Amino acid sequence: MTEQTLVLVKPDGVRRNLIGEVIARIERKGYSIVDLKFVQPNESLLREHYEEHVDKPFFPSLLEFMMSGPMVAIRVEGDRVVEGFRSLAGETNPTTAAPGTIRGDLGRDWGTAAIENVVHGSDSTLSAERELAIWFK
Ligand code: RTP
Ligand code: MG
Repeated sequence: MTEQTLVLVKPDGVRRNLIGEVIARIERKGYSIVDLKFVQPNESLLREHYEEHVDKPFFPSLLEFMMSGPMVAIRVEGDRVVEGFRSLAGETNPTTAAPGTIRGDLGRDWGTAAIENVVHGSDSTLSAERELAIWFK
């Protein structure tokens, strides 16, 4: 079923010139980019985006990391793209993410509280709808 997901190239990905690499992997997989923009998010947008994490111990460092520079927000469309992009991204921690995935190939574990893992991808179709409404108002 055709659906849409939100992909973010996080500040570490933008700083390390990996925007093209992320986009290339999305396109090579056969998904379509239907909207894209640079965003410098403020705290209230990130609190809305990561609402399930605001009370977690790592949230302050996650906030600091996510506000450390511009991000690229991408609306991606395709069959089962929500689950499919999560597969492309790999698991949260770059050290244990499988080789061949974005995080496994490109992410670095700096031992910092907020894992710098290059990309975000919505974790369900419901999250995707909610997050796309936040980032593409
Ligand atoms: P995302 O939401 O960014 O796509 O990542 P995810 O689903 O794989 O992981 P999630 O559990 O939703 O966590 C969101 C982001 O918070 C940072 N994090 N740090 N230090 C820690 O224990 C920790 N846990 C999570 C990561 O940047 C993660 O992607
Ligand atoms: Mg998540």
